[in-house]
Amino acid sequence: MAPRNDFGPPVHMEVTKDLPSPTAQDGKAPPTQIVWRNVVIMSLLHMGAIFGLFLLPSAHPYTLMWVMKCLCSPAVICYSLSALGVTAGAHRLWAHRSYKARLPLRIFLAIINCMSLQNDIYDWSRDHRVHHKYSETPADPHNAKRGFFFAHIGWLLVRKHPDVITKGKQIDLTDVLNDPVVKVQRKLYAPAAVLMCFIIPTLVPSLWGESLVTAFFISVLRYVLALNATWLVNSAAHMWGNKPYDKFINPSQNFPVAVLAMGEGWHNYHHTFPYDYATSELGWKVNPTTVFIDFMARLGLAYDRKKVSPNVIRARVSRTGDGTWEKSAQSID
Ligand code: ST9
Ligand code: ZN
Ligand code: ZN
Repeated sequence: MAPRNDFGPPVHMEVTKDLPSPTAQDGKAPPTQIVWRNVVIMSLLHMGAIFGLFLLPSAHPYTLMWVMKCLCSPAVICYSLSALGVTAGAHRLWAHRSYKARLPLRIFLAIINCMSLQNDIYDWSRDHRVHHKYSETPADPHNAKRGFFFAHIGWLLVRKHPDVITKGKQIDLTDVLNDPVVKVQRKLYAPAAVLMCFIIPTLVPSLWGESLVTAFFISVLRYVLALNATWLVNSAAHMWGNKPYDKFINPSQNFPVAVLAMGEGWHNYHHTFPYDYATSELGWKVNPTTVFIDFMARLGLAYDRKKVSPNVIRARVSRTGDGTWEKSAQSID
């Protein structure tokens, strides 16, 4: 079935239609409270990733194919799977309800989502809905107005601004929590995430004789690279790039981020039309997540893919675009 563009009011409409809250209390921010435990964990992870980088030349080629996304390799296993768990799963399915998925696909997405270790689907979707509704205000968990570092990683190293929690509690998430797959994933999250993110990626390479130390640190490297690719959507894609659809918002079309984040860098389009399952109007161009969802639709596992009609896009481009629409569409060809 072809993607629909006649969608009725989507579940997340309440989340996406509003402009930033006028009640957000700018200027009254409490002092930033650093969470030292997170600073230590993130520092150790990044140091482990650098160590993993040094181990790359001595690693078995199969280990590289298993763990990393090698552009020249047909095997894109751990990086791509974990990324799809976030992009096709937590983001486009659960947070935005931009398409529907049958039970086997939802189970698969919940399992590979554990591999990304980015908080469980419920917490991830809640923060993301708050991000869209209150973008670039104190209630935005990774408010890019607080600078690149805060939007990228800093927000995970400090206590949340009280507005994030108060506004977040007003967001309807019953649709997410009513999904039994989300409930089970939330219950089992800690052990499942450690198993999927570190234990399995470390043990599998021993099948071809890889040392556990090398496999472990290359897994850490994979995790840290995927985290940074994700965070770039919040930092770089909220700062740099053109705005063919809406010049009045900060999210921008960012090609390098789209490459690293499986098609999630088309952020000006995404914030303008958050209910579009493809997060861009460029089809499969630099958007492996859309390719995956379309493939799942072919198998009958995904359906009701919501798509914005070209007429609506054109109207929006001429009303609020920055004038780069034609040029930016051509530059991707
Ligand atoms: C990670 C997530 O990296 C990355 C998400 C990025 C999103 C990107 C989106 C872009 C689009 C998609 C792109 C995908 C690209 C993928 C490409 C892949 C290659 N509303 O949290 P607490 C409540 S995670 C309502 O402790 P603190 C909460 O329920 C990395 N309520 O706040 C709780 O209530 P109760 C690994 C909320 O103390 C209470 O508040 N994970 C909300 O301020 C306290 O909650 C980590 O590093 C809300 N929004 O601590 C973990 N939020 O008491 C990091 C919270 O009743 N997290 N509440 O239960 C933490 O350690 C802490 O959350 C903290 C804040 C220190 C950051
Ligand atoms: Zn954003
Ligand atoms: Zn989104």
